Amino acid sequence: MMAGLEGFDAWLRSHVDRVEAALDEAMPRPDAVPERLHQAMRYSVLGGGKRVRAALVYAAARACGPAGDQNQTALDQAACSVELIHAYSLIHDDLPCMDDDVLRRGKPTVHVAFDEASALLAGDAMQPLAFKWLTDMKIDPARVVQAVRTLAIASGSHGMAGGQAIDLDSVGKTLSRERLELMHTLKTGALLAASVSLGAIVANAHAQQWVCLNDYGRMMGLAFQVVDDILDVTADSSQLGKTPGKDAAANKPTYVSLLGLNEARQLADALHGQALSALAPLGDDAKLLINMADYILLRKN
Ligand code: GRG
Repeated sequence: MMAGLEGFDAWLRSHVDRVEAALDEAMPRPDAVPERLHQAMRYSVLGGGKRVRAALVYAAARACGPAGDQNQTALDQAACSVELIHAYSLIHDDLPCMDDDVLRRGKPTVHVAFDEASALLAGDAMQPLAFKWLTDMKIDPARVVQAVRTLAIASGSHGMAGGQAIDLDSVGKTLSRERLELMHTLKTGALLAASVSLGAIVANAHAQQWVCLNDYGRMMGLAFQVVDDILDVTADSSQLGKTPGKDAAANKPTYVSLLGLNEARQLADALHGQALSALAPLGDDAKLLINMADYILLRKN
């Protein structure tokens, strides 16, 4: 069931602004040596993106109890960390040796706006910076370690980078449904699920909350990519901010190429439904996560 999105729109806008301000503050200054590297890093991470991962951090924390009981600075640090890893992955994904894209978030990709070496280095520098920010969190050190471990697994070869490797290897091939699910679960789902986990770690989720949030994160992580596959063939290019039809043109297997548009839509609906069922024990505390699930399902870009 879809929840009303009215109050949620304002919440989302305010949290997009919140993470944007926190990122602006935390990123190295553009005039700090080496200037060009820092400018490329800031160009990539600031002023764009839906901030879905950051919003999931905040919404998952809220699902563990009233926001006033939580360490708000640590939440910002976790939200910034996951957005920084995401931005690094986009820089590398756009490079000529990967997807070779010239447009991202409605502006030239980092290797186009700067140069290839700067883009590679910016991504390289952003990755460790994200982990450094997690270690700055003033919460129980055992939970800091858990957060670092969660983000490390989600972004490495058993997560995002591993999914990208399967993706690169799959061009021109027909993947089985299991293999396609594995690819998407790793490439996109892992970081989205980690965003939910990071919110839960900072908010010190108890065992039942943890189980619900893990299930939700897994379902919505995959649903996000199914919707992405659908948008790749249906979205208006002026809204998308990136090259549409790219995956289809590159002969990459997607949920749409495997199942067709209708069945892909049904799958996205089914994953959304399972994600909401997982949240049921959390009651009203999960309202923002329910709204996030609706937003992910209904998004136009
Ligand atoms: C280790 C070389 C190396 C690379 C890292 C590149 C890479 C591994 C992984 C790529 C992962 C990737 C780019 C997945 C695509 C995920 C995806 C759907 C991106 C778009 O996310 P949105 O829609 O983007 O949230 P915005 O711009 O809104 O933040």
